[in-house]
Amino acid sequence: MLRRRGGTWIGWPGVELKKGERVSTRADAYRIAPVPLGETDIARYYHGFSNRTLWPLFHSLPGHTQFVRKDWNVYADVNERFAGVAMRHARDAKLVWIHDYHLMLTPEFMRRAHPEARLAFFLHIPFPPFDIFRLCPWDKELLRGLIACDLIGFQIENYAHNFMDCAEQILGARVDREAMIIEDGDRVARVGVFPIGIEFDLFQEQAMKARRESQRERVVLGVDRLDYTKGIPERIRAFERLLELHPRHKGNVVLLQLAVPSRSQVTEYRELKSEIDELVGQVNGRFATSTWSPIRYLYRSFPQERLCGLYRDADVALVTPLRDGMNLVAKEYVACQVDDPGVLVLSRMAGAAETMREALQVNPFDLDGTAEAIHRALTMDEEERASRIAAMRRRERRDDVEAWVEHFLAAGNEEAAHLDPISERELQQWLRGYVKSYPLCLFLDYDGTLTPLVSHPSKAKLSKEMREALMGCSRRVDTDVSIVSGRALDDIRKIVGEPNLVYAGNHGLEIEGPEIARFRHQDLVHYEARALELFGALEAIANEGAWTEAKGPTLTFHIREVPEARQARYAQKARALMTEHGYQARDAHAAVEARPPIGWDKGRAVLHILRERYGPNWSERVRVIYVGDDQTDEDAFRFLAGLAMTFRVGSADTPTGALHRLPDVEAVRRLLDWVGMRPLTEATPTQSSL
Ligand code: GDG
Repeated sequence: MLRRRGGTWIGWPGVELKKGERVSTRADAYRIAPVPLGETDIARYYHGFSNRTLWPLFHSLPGHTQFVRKDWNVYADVNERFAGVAMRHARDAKLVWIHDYHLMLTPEFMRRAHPEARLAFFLHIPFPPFDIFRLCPWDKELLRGLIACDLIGFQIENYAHNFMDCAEQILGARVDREAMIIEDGDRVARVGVFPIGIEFDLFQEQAMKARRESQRERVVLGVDRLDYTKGIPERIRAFERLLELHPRHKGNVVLLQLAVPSRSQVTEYRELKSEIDELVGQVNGRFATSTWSPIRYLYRSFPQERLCGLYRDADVALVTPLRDGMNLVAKEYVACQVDDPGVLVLSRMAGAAETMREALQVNPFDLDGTAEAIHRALTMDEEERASRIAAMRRRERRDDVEAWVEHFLAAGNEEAAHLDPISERELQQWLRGYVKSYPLCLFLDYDGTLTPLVSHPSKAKLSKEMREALMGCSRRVDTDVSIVSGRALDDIRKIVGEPNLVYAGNHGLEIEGPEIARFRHQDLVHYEARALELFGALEAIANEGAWTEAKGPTLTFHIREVPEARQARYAQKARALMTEHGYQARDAHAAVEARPPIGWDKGRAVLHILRERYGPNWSERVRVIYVGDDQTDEDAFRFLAGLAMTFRVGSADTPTGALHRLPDVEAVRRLLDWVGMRPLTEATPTQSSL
């Protein structure tokens, strides 16, 4: 593809480089950017997380899967390095096409550093169903890694749907299955189905040229990397069963099994090799005569031209993986049927089965069924063989690998996808089951949640529509509204300006509202003098538009106006000063917050309000919704896990503990409208005990 179109190939050279050794990066029409890997990387990233965790899990074989945190850490680290090299070499690329399960986090690293990049991903292996995928302790991270792309491609529809199910159920993302679009906060990704093809003409040509080898018996051919997903032992047993059920094939048919050595550093692969050796010995021992052995087993690789000759001359191809993303061997066999047409026996667990319907499809776990299919293939008349092969050849010639590339790149270059704003029906689906007919208690952050983020806090005013939506909720007798903000209590009360709400200022250190005793955390007295000192110290470093907001016991150091390249330095200095003065530093949107380290945060504040207002059995009386956009809201999400419906608004650059994400302030308004307009509940929050 790159030879024809130009571009940059970014990849691990496939070998460990010795000190001072370099990879040749010269290629005719394209550039090469190597990502070198060390010994630990190869062990933990490649043989470890890629091939001991993702490979078996994604092939729905959890029994073979290991979850090792150190492997995961190295996987993330190597993915970040790939992103770094990609950004250095392909900063101006029109499209970066990322391949396969080894690089599922790379898009996320690239997106964070390069929000405008156009990223597309293709997964060559299956994507497993929700119930299997969620076994992975890093399920969220892997999904988020991919959703950083503009386009995520799969081999067949089934895998694409599995992926959308997981995004919806594990991340709480919005999914439009018809349009095949996923929205997770402010990220929107298109999902597509792109069944991979082969270089059809090349295989056909090689089959025509390949030398003929004399073969006395009829041949049933298997060609695989030696891998437990390929079902080689099951295939040998099915062949044995054929000889039991149909003895007429004894002496006349052989199973020629080629197994290419693969991943032999992984124990499972070594064990599989011994298992196959033993099995071949058993079956041959049982049936062989002085002139015939039923199984010819070759553990090595062959030049492609020779392979094409073997494909051409095989009467039957036995492609029976237990699970396979696509399987190219099935397609290559078909391309090589240039004279007497053979028969393809194909596992229904291979992606290829979705399109190659004319093959004899089998369940590889069903030995009798597979044996009968081989028998049928060996006894099929020429007319039927020719019809089946012709139909598959037509399709594979048309949908060859070049067509696949075209199709994928065209989709990758399409305009960015978007979903319609969240509808009442979707909100209903998310909330109805939870809210039922309970009274509701709403907790809302202010900046970035009820108003868009602006250059200066004083400019963050509620829009008319948002105020109406808010009042539509707070006017209801069955709904209480609390505003939970990092602003000082007086400031937040004044800027919202509605008397009947509960206000929690300073991340909940100060609380006030109807039917609730005014609260001020008892330890704050110790921080009054210190806050003044810290204020002085922060002001002393506040240049280039940086400034300090004094909020009584807490402070915020704002850096939104500082030139972007220097923001990190300012943040770092501010964090150091805060720590020095005995404060806890927390990153916020273009700001660093200084908070007294007294174990109090928005999560505890919310719990305090709930207990104060509704008593210790509050969860029997009200349902709780919390909406926030900030890192400090994560404390509330963590506290409320399992106790409330939580929403994180805005950028998906950081992970969240919230159940769902909302893209922007407008989506929050729609949510408030839904709450405001839902049917009235009979009880008020304080009376009810449902
Ligand atoms: C992954 C997915 C998906 C085999 N023996 C020899 C040899 N081969 C070649 C075959 C074929 C390739 O290896 C195997 O491809 P598969 O598709 O069967 O399987 P994976 O390697 O697991 O590939 C798979 C694929 O990605 C593409 O998206 O179809 O589902 O698992 O091309 O011809 N080639 C030579 N000598 C051999 O002895 N030259």
